[in-house]
Amino acid sequence: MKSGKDFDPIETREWIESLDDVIDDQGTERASFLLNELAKHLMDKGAVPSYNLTTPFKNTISPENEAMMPGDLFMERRIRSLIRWNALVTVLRANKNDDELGGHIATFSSAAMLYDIGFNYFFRGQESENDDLVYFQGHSSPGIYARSFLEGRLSEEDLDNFRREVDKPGLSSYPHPWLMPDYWQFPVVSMGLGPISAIYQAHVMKYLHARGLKDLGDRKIWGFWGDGEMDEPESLGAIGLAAREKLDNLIFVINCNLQRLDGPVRGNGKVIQELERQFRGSGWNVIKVVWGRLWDPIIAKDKGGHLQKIMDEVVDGEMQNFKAKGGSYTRENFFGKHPEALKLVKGLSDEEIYKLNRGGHDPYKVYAAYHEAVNHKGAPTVILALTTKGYGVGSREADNTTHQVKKLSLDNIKIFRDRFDIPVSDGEIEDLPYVRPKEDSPEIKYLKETREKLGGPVPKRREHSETLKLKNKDAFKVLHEGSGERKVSTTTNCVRIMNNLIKDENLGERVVPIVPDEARTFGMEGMFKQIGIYSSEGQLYEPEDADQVMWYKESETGVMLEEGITEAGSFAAWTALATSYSNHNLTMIPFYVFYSMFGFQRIHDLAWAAGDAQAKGFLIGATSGRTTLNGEGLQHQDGHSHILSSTIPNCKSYDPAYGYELAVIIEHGLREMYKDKKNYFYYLTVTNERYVQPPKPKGKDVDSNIIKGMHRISETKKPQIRLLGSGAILNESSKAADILSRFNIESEVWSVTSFNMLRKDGMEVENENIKNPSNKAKESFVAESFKEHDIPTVASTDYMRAYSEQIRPYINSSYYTLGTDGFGRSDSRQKLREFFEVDAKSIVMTAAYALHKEGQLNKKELQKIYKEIKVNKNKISPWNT
Ligand SMILES: Cc1ncc(C[n+]2csc(CCOP(=O)(O)OP(=O)(O)O)c2C)c(N)n1
Ligand SMILES: [Mg+2]
Repeated sequence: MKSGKDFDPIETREWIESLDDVIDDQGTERASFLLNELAKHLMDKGAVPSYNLTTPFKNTISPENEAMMPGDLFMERRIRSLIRWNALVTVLRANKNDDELGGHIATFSSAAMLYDIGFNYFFRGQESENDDLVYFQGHSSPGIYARSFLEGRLSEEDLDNFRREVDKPGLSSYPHPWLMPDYWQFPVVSMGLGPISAIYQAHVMKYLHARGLKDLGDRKIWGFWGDGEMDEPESLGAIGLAAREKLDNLIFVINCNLQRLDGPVRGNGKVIQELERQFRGSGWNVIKVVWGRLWDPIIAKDKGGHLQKIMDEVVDGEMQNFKAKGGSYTRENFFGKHPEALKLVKGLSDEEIYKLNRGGHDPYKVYAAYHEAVNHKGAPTVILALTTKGYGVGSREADNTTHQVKKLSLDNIKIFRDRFDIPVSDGEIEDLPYVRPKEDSPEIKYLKETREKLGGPVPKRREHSETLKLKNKDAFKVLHEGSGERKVSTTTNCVRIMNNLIKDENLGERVVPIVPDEARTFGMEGMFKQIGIYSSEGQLYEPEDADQVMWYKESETGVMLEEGITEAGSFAAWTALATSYSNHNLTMIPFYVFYSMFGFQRIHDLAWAAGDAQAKGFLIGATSGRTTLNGEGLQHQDGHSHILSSTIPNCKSYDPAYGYELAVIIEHGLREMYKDKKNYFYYLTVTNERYVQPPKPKGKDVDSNIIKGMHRISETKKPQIRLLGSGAILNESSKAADILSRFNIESEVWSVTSFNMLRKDGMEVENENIKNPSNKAKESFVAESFKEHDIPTVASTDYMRAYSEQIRPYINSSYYTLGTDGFGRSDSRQKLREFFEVDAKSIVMTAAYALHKEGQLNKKELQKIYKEIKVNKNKISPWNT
């Protein structure tokens, strides 16, 4: 039989009637069970049932199963209309003059109902025991501000400062906690980051609960996203995890207005159906909210299924026309596809056809969906709500350019006013007045009481956090002492620090190591057994290595987050923990350890958002350094993560060479972030090269200099050349100093822990000097440190020259930088360092040249050195090969 062709409709009818009997007698669950059994049986007979993850294009919840919305429909409509109006005029006023501040009208217009039902019945504020976390779609911010205005949280002046943030703290364009720290919690406007972040937020919430650190209660995470946004790989990339981890604390609401910025999301298809398949296939509870209640009686009459067939077949591009081109067009081109369907709307005027509402604009339908979502157990829920982009803005509704609308014609503004019954007269309308009923009006009272019942305003960000202090003062001491004769890598040192911190009585339980399937690479496998790997299922099998000391222990109360091969996911988990101090009032200390090459380069946008969210914690870029990670080749060898990290204003990054430096930096970071409550996060690179770790030098400024960015590790009375080195390359600088001494050239060697920090200091000082020319000029830390000896300086790092170039303006003597510009490649460390010219001999060559340029070595002396160290004049620059 050809699939889909029904050659015996009578028999089909009998089967359906039998199923109906089962549903009537025993319910839908039994019916579904029987169908599954039949499907299994069919498979036993050798046929694969053509299961379809897509249901017909209609509401998942049938009218008789809808939970009733308990509130005052008319009152809520009045309030919602005022929110719509104030959102509209906020944007229009910002664009009234030539400032071109931008803003969006169409996104919120389509989403107003989706938010309103949440605000009126579901979103719980921070005064509630179980406060929810709500991720708002970035471009809908004007609507969220408009509600806060009605709630009395924002003033007219605040709304007038929408997108004006320089002179005073105005309202940011999109959700930006950095700029509105008591308001927005989640920066989401870079499409796709919100969905993945919300999933890991829900995952981390379950983790904190499982460890007994924070009771989950029935708290929910609500994520509002656009249908266009779902094309981002990050949006759907983690939905499998959400289902696998049974994140029933997570609800996605996808505003399916069928349009994105340029045009339709799936003009030739059906985005709701496509998303249904993807989410259901991953194991989510999917609720489609397609049609509003005005459709119910029409659909009920569609006994022959002709209308449903049209609904199932119509593509989104055409759906857009039905809103853009009105009722008569819809009658002809939609219902007109079948005479039986046309009959169903015979009694309706064109206007009534146009007003047949979409599910996402129907309060009853949206309420019913949310009600089911919050009560669903065992899986996350996604609500796919059909809406109209630019809902209510007259001729700009559902037009292809509606996303960009910032200004509207007077006619369109009047249409909007009339449609939503806004009390603004023709005489006033050109002034675009905000409208807020009096404080004692029924509207404001209703609005405020509703929010009070739900635990206060949303969104709201907690700024304070608990203080965490280290109990064991000796946690770092062991690294201050050095490794004696033993050769140890800074990665091993770092793991040791984490282990010691985990044991700390005060803050140990807050420390969370996170890895993307690389624990063994970094020598962290000892932690598997010691602290366990978090698994919501516990461990349902006996691990293969159960008889080993370091066996793979998974446990419900495991501490370590082993997220698998997902840098984006691991980073999102890190951010959730790094902002837990605010979102959960519980300060956590996450350490995310990863291949440094697959860090910022891979997930920079998430890291930027973490900066916006005021994350606090440690990022550990392990196996760093383009020549230090030797055998792995060019995709693995990182020579630029410090440049990338330096672009994030509140990220402090360090490339320490020695264990004691690492210890000093981590200890300082802990103090700064968790005791002094500064909102920074730290990026530290560690390497897998093993060498003798010296003890920390004596001296009162050593610690503070390490933090500022450099300290001197060897000196002579009359140095002629200054060698700066960082990370593992510091050893090459030290070796170069030895070689130079053979030529009777004395050097001093500095360990630069952070060129980024040195640049920040220099920039700050220079800026101050420029602005205050009459004051005595201040000196940068670099200039001050180097002024004792005016000698040439050669800096060598395992990063591109741009990294060490940053301090050139603050160095008064001649300055040469050596780095690893160009693609990496596999070979021994020595070979690679020769290739990139960051080995001791290249440093000697550069130092000798610098001295020659200063007139301290004549040509002959220079040639002699070159000859002895075998300089290859014909070598091609590494960035050219
Ligand atoms: C990563 C990223 N790429 C591009 C944009 C620019 N952008 C802003 S809104 C938008 C369209 C959004 O469409 P959709 O997700 O459907 O939301 P809607 O406004 O329709 O609700 C685009 C492309 C962005 N904000 N982030
Ligand atoms: Mg859209």
